[in-house]
Amino acid sequence: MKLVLGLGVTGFSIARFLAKQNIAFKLADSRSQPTLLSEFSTELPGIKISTGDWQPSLLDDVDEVFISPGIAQSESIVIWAREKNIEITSDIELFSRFSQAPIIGITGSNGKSTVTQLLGEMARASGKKTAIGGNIGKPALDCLSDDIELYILELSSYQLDYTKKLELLTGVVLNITPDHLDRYDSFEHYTSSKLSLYQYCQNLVINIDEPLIPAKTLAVHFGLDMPKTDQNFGTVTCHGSCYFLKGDDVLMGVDEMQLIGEHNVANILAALTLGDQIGLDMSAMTGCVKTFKGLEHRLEWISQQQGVEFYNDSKATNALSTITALKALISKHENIVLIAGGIAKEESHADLFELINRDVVATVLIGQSANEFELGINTAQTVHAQTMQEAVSLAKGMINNGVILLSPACASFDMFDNFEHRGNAFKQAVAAELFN
Ligand code: UMA
Ligand code: ADP
Repeated sequence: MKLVLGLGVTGFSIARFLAKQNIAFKLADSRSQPTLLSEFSTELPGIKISTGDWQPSLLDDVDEVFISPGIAQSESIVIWAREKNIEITSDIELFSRFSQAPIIGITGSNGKSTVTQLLGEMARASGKKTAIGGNIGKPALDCLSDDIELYILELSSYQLDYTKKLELLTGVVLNITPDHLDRYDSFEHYTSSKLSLYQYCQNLVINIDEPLIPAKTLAVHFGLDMPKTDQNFGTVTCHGSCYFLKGDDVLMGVDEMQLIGEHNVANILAALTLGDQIGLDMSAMTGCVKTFKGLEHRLEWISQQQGVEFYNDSKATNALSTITALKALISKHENIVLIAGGIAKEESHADLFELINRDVVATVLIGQSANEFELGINTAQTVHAQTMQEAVSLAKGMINNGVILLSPACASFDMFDNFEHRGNAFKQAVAAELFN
């Protein structure tokens, strides 16, 4: 008997898959009323579902546990299963056991979804039937299909932690900065979780600008500087213009990309390097870079109202991603009002506060971290808002031209269901301002 832990989208994908394979299983969730409970009962009638505090008896007759990534290794059910030597497996490992097509794995602290989506578009433009999934939102098992020729998976450290076997054609760790430190004893532990991706890769792509990622001789490298060999990717600035390069070959101008910011230059280099390594068509890839507008909620341009531009960067859930968004906009705009706050991660905010204090004209603070953030922020105006609508209204009253940026540097769960909900609330508030 298998035990599936977690009644979220991952648990659903595992349950559906096991049911299709006629493998006996039961389900459990430590919440008493998981949101998807009724969907599970309707779609999987006759399957035993236990909810509420984990009980040791859940493991009776169980030979393997399939676990959702949100369930921490410190949870008692995980500890009991390990004590009983019961195998604990991620949905990603289960997916890999059944996948018939090559898989590319993408992890890192920031940029995973952008690179996963862009590479997916490049592969499709090169004529490959491609599925993208994993941490980006669609569980890997929901992507399994006989006609798929290439899988591109965004992998979180949580998923990697419960994975012992995985076959990747190639993969990349984009960057490593502190994140999710509530789930790890130390930053070193989080780093090794991210780097574990490379042990599953037949071919490797390495970001040479990221000091925590060890350079490997058999890898193809990318970085913001001039590439040192023909296979590597980078950029060069010549007569004031910057170009993407493979070795000495100029691929396209950096100003031809739709995305903004140096971080996106790195993301594009990562996608080009992975795509080239698996033989995608270079002109199809550069064509995608020229049209790719990025994903919703990632430095997403919303609208312009009377000289003020609105950007939604709700996906920025840690300090570095907000620093990155600010840096991308500071070079182009003098007046920036930042809306930030929520549930702060266990990380240093010193660099973020320094940048805000130097380059942001006003700040609107929301959520649980508002008081803590206010201690570090001393922009000309720093105000608090209780709702997103109030935050946008206050921000709008602070400038006549420039940018209003939602980039919270925090998780959203104190005020919203998730980052999408928060970003949509921002967009609705911006639209409502138009009529005020
Ligand atoms: N649960 C328990 N006990 C616990 C924790 C959770 O029973 O101690 C239950 C919850 O009650 C809930 C279920 O587990 O019913 C939720 O499972 P989950 O948290 O693993 O979430 P899923 O809905 O399965 O979504 C997961 C990823 N979520 C997390 O890793 C937290 C999604 O990434 C991913 O898109 C999806 O699988 C498909 O692969 C989200 C995320 O926030 C976007 N990821 C983190 C990030 O990007 O920073 C890692
Ligand atoms: P992830 O899937 O890793 O969370 P996303 O592509 O969804 O990454 O981007 C999340 C946020 O991280 C964006 O709001 C953006 O500001 C920031 N970001 C994106 N790429 C990078 C990068 N390469 N380095 C640093 N920050 C980045």
